[in-house]
Amino acid sequence: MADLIELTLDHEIAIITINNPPVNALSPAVAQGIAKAIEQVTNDDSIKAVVLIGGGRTFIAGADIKEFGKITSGKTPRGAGLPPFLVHIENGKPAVVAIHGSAFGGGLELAMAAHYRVASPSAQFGQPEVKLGMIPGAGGTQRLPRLVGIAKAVEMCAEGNPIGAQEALKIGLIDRLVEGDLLAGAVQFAREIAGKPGPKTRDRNEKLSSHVQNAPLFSAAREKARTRQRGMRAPLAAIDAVEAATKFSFDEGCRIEQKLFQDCLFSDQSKALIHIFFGEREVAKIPDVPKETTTMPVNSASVVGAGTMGGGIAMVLANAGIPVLLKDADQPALDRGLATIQKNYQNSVKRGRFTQQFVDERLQLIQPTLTYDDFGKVDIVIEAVFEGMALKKEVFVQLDRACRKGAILASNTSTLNIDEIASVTSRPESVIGTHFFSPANVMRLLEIVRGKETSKEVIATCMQLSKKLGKVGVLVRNCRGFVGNRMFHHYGREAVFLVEEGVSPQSVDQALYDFGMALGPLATGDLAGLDVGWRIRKEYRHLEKPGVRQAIVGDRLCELGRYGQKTGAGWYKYDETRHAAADPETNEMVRKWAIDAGIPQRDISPEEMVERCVYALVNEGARILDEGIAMRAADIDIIYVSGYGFPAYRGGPMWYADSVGLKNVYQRICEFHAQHGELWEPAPLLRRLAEEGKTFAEFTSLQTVTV
Ligand code: 3H9
Repeated sequence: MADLIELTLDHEIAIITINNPPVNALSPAVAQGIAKAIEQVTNDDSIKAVVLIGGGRTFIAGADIKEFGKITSGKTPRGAGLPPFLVHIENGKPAVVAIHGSAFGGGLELAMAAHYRVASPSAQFGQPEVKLGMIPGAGGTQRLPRLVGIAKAVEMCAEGNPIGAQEALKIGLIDRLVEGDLLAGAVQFAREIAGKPGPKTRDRNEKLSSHVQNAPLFSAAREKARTRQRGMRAPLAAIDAVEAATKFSFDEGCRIEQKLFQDCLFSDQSKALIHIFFGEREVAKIPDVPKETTTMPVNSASVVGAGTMGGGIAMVLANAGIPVLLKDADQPALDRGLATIQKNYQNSVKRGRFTQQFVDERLQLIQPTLTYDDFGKVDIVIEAVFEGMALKKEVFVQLDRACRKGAILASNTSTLNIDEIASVTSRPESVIGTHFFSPANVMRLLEIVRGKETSKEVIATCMQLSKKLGKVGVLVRNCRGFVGNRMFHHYGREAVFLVEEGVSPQSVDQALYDFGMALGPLATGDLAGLDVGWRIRKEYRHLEKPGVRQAIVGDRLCELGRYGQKTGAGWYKYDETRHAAADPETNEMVRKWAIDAGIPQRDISPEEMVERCVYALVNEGARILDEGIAMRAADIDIIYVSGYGFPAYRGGPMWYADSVGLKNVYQRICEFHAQHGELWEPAPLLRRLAEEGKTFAEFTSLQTVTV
């Protein structure tokens, strides 16, 4: 294995190579290694310039994110960090940084502290720290505006999105593009500048302009951050830090940046976002389905059902370049489905998301059909018909007949028993749940449900497919509603109970929106269609326990044909652009139903509304974890953040409960239990962890997962 840091010579040019796979994270050891190599370069008079380059697939993807947890938990003492080390590079011999892959976070900060930057055409540059709830902490907010100007620096630091090499060259972030051999190009560049004093970014003030001139730009950026990154603190801190570059000297600006960086680093938001970063990667790791598990090629697909979900899934497959047969039972249904797909694609062109050419190519990949005739040729079928066991079974009998052996038979069911569906086929090992979220072409989550007999190859293939489709695949076990909807049932139930107890739907939604949810629970119901839950409730009515409170007003709305957005009325009323407005008539009607049913009416605070809804998620999440339906608390968190609009900066429901303290959550749930009865019985795992002073994050159900 190569040394972490290698120092080699090409005549008068020193080459420092960083070898810290997989992404050359700038760990303390890497920084120390580079500092040592720079010192050697400084002490060797024969060396006239230095090239810094990343070994492997990338330059430096940032500071080592694992280190932050050690610092905030007190395991590692807070040192001076990277800034002094970067000053060392800045004050040293002319340094050229050669970039391929990603120069992110601390990686870009290091590159900007050097005197010159050259890059491969495919390289990416960014300050993504805000996505981890922090800001650049090694001079990035002070050096970036000096190279690219205030507007671009604010955008990059506050939004965290990367830019490509062409743009980086255009705006002055890099000095040259190198086609072909990057190292050779960088050494050539280094020869051209060798021996001459290199420009220091800290001295380049010409792009800063005055604070007064920049004032409108900063206020517009703050306004944008408040709406687009609602509830997040880091984007505003990043803007403050860049603004400091226009008001103070470089060194004073760095001091301000450092203070803001430390505040963000120690914030709950940053801890939550780091949890989400690692959680998104953790979900791909399945103990009994190791990386080496054989996968099957997925080069063609069929979707059964051209409704909202089926059409969306067909688009997702087509967007990934996979040809799709889209089947429905009759021509009008198929025509409606195709028209919706076309409309959705046209909207994407209008919004600039796709080009017309891309859309034309995708539409070519979607072939409508009314029969199963060509299903024998495809690698995977995804069934997306109405949610009803009898219908699903009928479809799977047909699929078993029509599809070749080895093809994957997937169901997009959101609640139904995947083993029961598999039981009507001769190949339950090929049957799996692939639960997409609406709108399927937008939402990132793919809940993958393994049945008792689903083969490991089928699981591994679906996990791999989720990546290809641009989704976060999370594997769960079979139960009613799986992880996401099983928990959501409790969340939605409490939202409706609150309405029945006298709170308007708008107040419930506002409280949860202010907590950070993308949409309130009742508005979410209207969006998904209230009839979906109604149909499920009817399917499972025989399981309801007598004497246990059931929500009444949701069903009543459905009985009146008020299914939500699609019928123009639900909890809200909608105009033709689907704009929601409070409906006093509905509110009054619902209130009357509740009073007639004898439900006591009272004032309820927004805090209690949030606790009722969010702790209902947590309590059921604890059961799910205990039963091994989800492998890890982080899996549940990723499901909620990527599929249900839970604010990432709160880390998902289980992480949020940990941050409130399980003892506090447990106590509150006990109070709700005493007040509202059986539905609030505390989950045994929650009680146990609360009593032991532990967290969900510490708990792992891996040992209890039967493989
Ligand atoms: C920062 O720099 C602060 C500074 O201002 C300094 C302040 C003083 N650290 O994503 P992948 C791991 S903050 C540690 O699957 P890809 C990742 O967990 C940092 N580990 O690959 C995974 O591990 P595993 C700012 C990291 O090709 C493996 O590498 N930088 C780091 O799909 C492969 O990752 C960022 O926020 C890291 N920095 O994507 C960049 N990065 O295999 C974060 C990755 O065990 N990183 N790992 O699961 C990324 O955006 C993507 O990883 C990247 C590669 C695009 C680079």
